Amino acid sequence: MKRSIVLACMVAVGVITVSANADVYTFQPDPANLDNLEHSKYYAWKIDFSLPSGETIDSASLFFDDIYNWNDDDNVLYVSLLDGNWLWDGLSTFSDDQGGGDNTFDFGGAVSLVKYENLPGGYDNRQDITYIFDSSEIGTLNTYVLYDDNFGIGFDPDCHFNNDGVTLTIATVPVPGAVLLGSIGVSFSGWLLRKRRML
Ligand SMILES: [Ca+2]
Ligand SMILES: [Ca+2]
Ligand SMILES: [Ca+2]
Ligand SMILES: [Ca+2]
Repeated sequence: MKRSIVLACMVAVGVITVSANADVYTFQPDPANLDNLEHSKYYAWKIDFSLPSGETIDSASLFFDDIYNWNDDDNVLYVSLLDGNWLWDGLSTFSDDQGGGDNTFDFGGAVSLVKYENLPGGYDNRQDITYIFDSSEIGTLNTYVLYDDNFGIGFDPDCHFNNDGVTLTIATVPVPGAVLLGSIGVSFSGWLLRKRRML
């Protein structure tokens, strides 16, 4: 009975350690505003990232600072997650003549993150937008990073979006199973030590 209480305490401590141990990384493309996301272009942004040993990506978000369409026309902004394995380093730009739907699907492993439709036009209507990756997208991101230490974000503006910069934020935490096993291991060896002393 006592042993199970000790074990439960150790596990609880392990879980608290997970949230306290999150490491946060931020990335910006160069230029940070992707040349104001020109409508006749689409973009691939490759990010090199090595997961620290025993850690996993727990959350990710993409922030657009003061973004607005250049006029009041209908518009769409596609954003996707890319594998990254054969992308050029940094930011690459391609032409789509403002057509073709989401051209970021030309790149390997593209997974649609979000499609913004009809963002308001004009500087007075600028806004800060944060896209938060869902759990499935976090899983894909971990897979892409684990494979070869890189991934990418694709942007296809099918209009022209002025903005003050894009920032990607990633948080990593110790792999939950590893922490739990570690806690159980510490707890078990403590119990073994106590038992030996008693013998
Ligand atoms: Ca802002
Ligand atoms: Ca397009
Ligand atoms: Ca990759
Ligand atoms: Ca485009």
